[in-house]
Parts: sequence; structure tokens; C-alpha cells
Amino acid sequence: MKLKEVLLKKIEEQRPRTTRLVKEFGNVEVGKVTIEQVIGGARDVKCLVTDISYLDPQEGIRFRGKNIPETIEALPKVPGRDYPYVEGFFWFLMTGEVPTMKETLEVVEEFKKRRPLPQYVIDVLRAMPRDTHPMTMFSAGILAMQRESVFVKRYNEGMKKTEHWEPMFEDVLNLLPKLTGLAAYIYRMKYKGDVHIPSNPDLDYGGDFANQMGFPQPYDDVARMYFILHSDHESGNVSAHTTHLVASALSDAYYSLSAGINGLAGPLHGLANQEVLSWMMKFQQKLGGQEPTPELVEKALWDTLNAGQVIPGYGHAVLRKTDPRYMAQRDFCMKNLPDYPLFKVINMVFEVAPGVLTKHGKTKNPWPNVDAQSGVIQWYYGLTEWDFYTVLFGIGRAFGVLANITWDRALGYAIERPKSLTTAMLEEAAGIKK
Ligand code: CMX
Repeated sequence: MKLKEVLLKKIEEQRPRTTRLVKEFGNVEVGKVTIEQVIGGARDVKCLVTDISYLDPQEGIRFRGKNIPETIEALPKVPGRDYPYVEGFFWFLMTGEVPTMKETLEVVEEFKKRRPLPQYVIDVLRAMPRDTHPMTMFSAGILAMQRESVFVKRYNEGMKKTEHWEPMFEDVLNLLPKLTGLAAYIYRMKYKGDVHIPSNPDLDYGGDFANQMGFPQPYDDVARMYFILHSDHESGNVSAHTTHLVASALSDAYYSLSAGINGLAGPLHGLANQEVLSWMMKFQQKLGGQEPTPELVEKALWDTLNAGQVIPGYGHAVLRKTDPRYMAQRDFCMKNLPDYPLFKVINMVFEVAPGVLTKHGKTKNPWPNVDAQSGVIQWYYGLTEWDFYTVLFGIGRAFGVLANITWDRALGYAIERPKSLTTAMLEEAAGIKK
């Protein structure tokens, strides 16, 4: 497979750079750590490495050096559609090189072969109570497939550390194509009368997802856009970091991704996209048919803050401006659903919330993040079951985190083990007298 050949070449180029940094420059300092950071979630502590994406606080995300519009522009597009093949994007994340159409189509075919979901995964899903959250089902489905791990098999047979990336890559290639079928099965079992639509071997990743979910075009492009936008946000966010942390114990891709998905399911992280929609619906209910106005939005925002709750979809641990992933989705809405009432309310919140949050004075970033805009697009195209929204985030995020853990293995990154201190030790460091 050409992708594997290119990847091996890239790995061989990269390995000496990493080895040299550790051997010759291991003592060079790249930052310091304050008590606020120790207690405050290691914010901004520089202790992770990835070349797959970089998040600048002002500019936002760059995948392999390209911002979102550049990425979408550069990659081979599905014929007649506006968005690129997700499979080509995977090649790009893995290698840093933009694939040709031929190279992209090779990945498309490879993914198709690996799509079928084992029956036992379906049995596991069906055994769960139907009101189980879709993220729990999604994570359980991934974990159930752990028995397939090629990495585990090869590890048990005995394998050199330099070979670890190869079966990890194989696991990743097996896992990614199954996620759309897994997600669609959960969706249709829970919300569409348990009536299922088979995968269509003529379709690419985004196209087949739309097909299995039961949504017509342009939902295929919505899916491609979503998966690309949500894929990677460097390594420190909860889902990426969890996946990396679990993989660092040489746990396989199934264990690692399932764990990362569990982190994504938290309301401060990926679940915020469902929270945004639920906030909007409660707001509209309270309006009871009244036209929303900026004043009414402002009041609702203050009510949330005064109740001691966060405004979902706003704020970020790293970003200090409007998330370009928000803007990319906003541009999509401006083009495709400019007059949609829910989009208008979302825009009103965008106009009002930064001022309210600034006045409130707590958050370091009053601007919207990716989750503020994503639900409205789903709603418009008929996916109104908002507790499913984080699963969509999860499929996209899998591309980034699985590319990362393949590289973790390739570069032989160490098992993670930061150091703890006691409160008394911090007090001593602060010079507090007892
Ligand atoms: N509404 C109200 N208060 C907020 C806020 C928001 N949207 N964002 C931050 N704050 C508060 C924090 O809760 C914190 O308060 P305390 O000092 O009482 O704990 C204070 O402002 C400082 O927080 P911060 O340094 O600006 O932000 P953090 O790095 O701690 O947290 C995040 C980042 C995203 C968890 C936070 O902004 C938040 O809770 N936002 C709402 C949930 C959300 O949209 N999450 C999705 C993020 C994107 C993603 O991962 O999917």
C-alpha cells in the first residue's frame, strides 16, 4: 500500500531528529511550571509533541502547517462535491503530504474493504438499554472490537520496538472505516425505529456515512466537513491527550480510542455541541413564540451565568479569538442556510455573548468555539437528536488521535508519568510559613 510506503519513509526521516533532540539536547528547558498550572489542569505546560497539528491561540488550528481553508482547498475533492475525501485527509494527517487523486482513491478502496462491522458489535449494542447515551454505545462498540487488535497479537508473538508502529497502523486502518457503520447503527437503532440502511460500496467515507444515516445530499458534504474540522486540535485537549496517555502504556488503538471518546463525552469538551442545542431549545421554549431579540438573548445568557453555569460553546483553554472551526461552519451556514431561524438566533448569541462574558469577567476567552455552531447545521439537515452530536465529533476526532498514536509508536514515545506533589510541598515552594 502506497500510504504505508510513504509513511515509512517519513518515519525514517523523523526518527533521527527525535533521537538527536533527546540525546544531545535533553537538558534544554522549554518552559517553567507555576503553582497555578500545577493546580489548574496543566494549562499551557509544554510537555507533549505532535507534528500533526498546531494550535495558535490567535490564529487557531493548522493541520500539518495548513489552516482550514488551505486544507480544504488543497485536498482532492469528491467529484461534483464541495468537500474533499476524508480518506485523502487521513493521508495528509499521517504523512504531511497532500495525496494525488490516485493515492486518495487507493485509501478509499482500502477503507471500503475494512468497513464491515462484526456481528458481535451489533449484539453488544443491542444488549444495552435503549436509553443509553450514544457516546456510551459508541465507546463500548469500539472497545468490543479490541479482540481484533493486530498489535496485541504481534506484541504477544514478540516484536521489536521499532516495529510497533506497523501493527498499530494496521489496527488504525481496521478501526477508522468501521466508525461510520457503528455510529449509523446506533443512530438508527435508537432514533429511526431500528430500521437500518446497508453500507454502499460505491460511496466514499462521507458519502456512505450520509447513506447509512439516511440523509440525502448535501449531508455527505456536511459529514466530510465535520470529520475534517473536528479531527485534530494538537495533543493537550482531553480526547487527544487521553488517547495518547492510554496508548503510551502500549495499550492498542481500540483501548486508546475508546478511552479518548469517554473524555470527549464530557460537557466541558465534545458534549458542549449537544449542550448548545439544548440551551437554544430551552431559550426558545421560554420565549413561547416571541421573536428573539438581542435583549432577550442577553437576559438568557445572564440567567445561565447567574445560575452558576457555563455558556456552552464559548471559551477555550488555548484559543483567544473566535475558533476558525466555528467560522468555517458559519461560512457554510451563510452559504446554505442564511435565513434559517435557528441560525439567526445562533448569530444573535454570537453578537451578544462575547460582551456578556467579558462583563462577567471570568473566562479568558469570550469567543465561540467549534461547538457553538455545529448543532444548527445538523438540525437543519434533519438530525435533530442532539444527544447524538458528540458521536459525529468522535468520528472526526478519531482521525487525528489515531494518526497521532501511530506516530507515537513510530517515534517510540515513552509511557506517560508526570510527577505529583502534595499540597504541603506546594506551600513550601510558595514560602508559606506553617
Ligand atoms: N461560560 C461561563 N464561564 C466560563 C466559560 C463559559 N463559556 N468559559 C470559561 N468560564 C469560566 C470558567 O468556568 C472558569 O471559572 P472558575 O474560575 O470559576 O473555575 C473561568 O471562566 C476561567 O476559565 P478559562 O481559563 O477561561 O477556561 P478553561 O481553560 O478553564 O476552560 C473551557 C475552557 C472550554 C472548558 C471553558 O471555556 C468552558 O467551560 N466553556 C463552555 C463549555 C464548552 O463550550 N466546551 C467546549 C470546548 C471545545 C471542545 O473541547 O469541544
